Amino acid sequence: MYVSTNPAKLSDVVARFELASAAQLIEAAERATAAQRGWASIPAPARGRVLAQAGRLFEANKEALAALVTREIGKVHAEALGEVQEVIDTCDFFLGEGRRLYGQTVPSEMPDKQLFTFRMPVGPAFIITASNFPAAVPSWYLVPALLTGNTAVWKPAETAGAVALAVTAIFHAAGVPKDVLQTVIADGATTAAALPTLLERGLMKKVGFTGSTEVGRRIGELCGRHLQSPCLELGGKNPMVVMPDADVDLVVEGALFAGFGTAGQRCTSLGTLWVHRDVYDAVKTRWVRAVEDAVIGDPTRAVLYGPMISQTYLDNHLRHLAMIAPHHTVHGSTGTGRITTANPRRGFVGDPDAGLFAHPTIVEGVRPGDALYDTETFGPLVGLGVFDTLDEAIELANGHGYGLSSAIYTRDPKNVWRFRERVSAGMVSVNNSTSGAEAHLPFGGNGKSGNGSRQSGVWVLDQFTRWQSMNWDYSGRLQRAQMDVAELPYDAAFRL
Ligand code: UN1
Repeated sequence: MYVSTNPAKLSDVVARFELASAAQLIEAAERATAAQRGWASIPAPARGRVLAQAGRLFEANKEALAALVTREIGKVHAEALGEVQEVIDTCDFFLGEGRRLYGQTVPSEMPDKQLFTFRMPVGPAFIITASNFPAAVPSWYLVPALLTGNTAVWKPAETAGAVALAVTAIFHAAGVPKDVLQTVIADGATTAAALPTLLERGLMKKVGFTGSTEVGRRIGELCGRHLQSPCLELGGKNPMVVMPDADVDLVVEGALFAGFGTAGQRCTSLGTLWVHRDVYDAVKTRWVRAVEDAVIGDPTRAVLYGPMISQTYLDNHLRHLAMIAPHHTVHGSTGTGRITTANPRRGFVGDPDAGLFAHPTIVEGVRPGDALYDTETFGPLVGLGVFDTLDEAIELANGHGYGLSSAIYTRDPKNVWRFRERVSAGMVSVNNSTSGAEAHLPFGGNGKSGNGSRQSGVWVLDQFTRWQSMNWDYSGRLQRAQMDVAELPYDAAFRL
């Protein structure tokens, strides 16, 4: 029996549920396989209508679902509402795709012959998601997967199991058949034990995974052996580069939200703030003050961030704090690590001992070679470093090998274009936070951040469909491509 507790108030039990066994995961995959053909044969516009209905139900249940997100994983109320909105936006986008899902007609090189392309569903999809975006990120997979005619088995993080069950109930109420979307809550070890069988037996034909680079690598290896290319959405060490001409107010606001919003528990959270030497002192002083003054605590109140998602996330944060080296200087709070009455945070809202709260920590003096330079910290710990030229800043921004999100603050278009062209990240913000991507632009990373797959918008269609090409010859004879092709005469020696 798994007990899901409120990380802001550990005595509050949100839900209890049995975790599934590997055999149960495999049974769910068998049911998904059996349902695959029937779901794919429903016309795409009709599947689009189901997602339209889902969007409406998410809208009608926005407050209730957001409240559950806050209660189960501690996301602050405003962000939890935003999270549900992201699900609605995704449904809105894909309901219309049901009436498009275009293929092409292509001219043939021969007469009386036509060429066509069709998008085919890849087959049952196995979706494995993390707890930090327990509704929005799953919807990025599930909505397009279902729309394009795939059945899905969803393995959410057990830490966010109650949210996963609520999200699933909404999809089912909207008309998604039970075997078409099955949610199976299992732990990581059980999932890892089931995955080889799911792939070997061809039960799951597409794996979508959002989580750590380390687990993503293992999933990628396994899928590769079965000639599958998974959709991998992995870690980030997202840089924010501040040029001397930047608007400092905007930088401070952006770095506060990017670094410490969601307690730094987004894959798009700010990793290191890199500041040009000319404005370094000004930016540092103001950002440190803003972080010191930020209100932290009860996520149902007006705070910058609430608790860590679970004890595991807090433990990881404490491990990352141990990476602070003697040449670093720490700023941002009245302590580091867990906030308690014995290790208090100035201005804390609520009872710190009741939950898993952590002090915000700025680590000044981060440089290549430091563990903190290339470790994704996934908590309220943000690096601060200095640079002298844009070229150096770009090297610092790329040098750790992650490539998810990035940002530059400047007023000079030359800096913007140079940065955009040379930063290795899949996403670039200009005068804006590294986090908070909109739900209809390609989302994804390069290098250690993923295998190049992209979610969201029309781009994700390539994850859940495969192109089938068809040629139809109605000439009544065998016309051989490249050979039986008419060529019109031309005068090769012609000159003016
Ligand atoms: C994640 O943390 O896995 O861009 C996704 C953002 C959100 C999604 C984050 N829209 O910050």
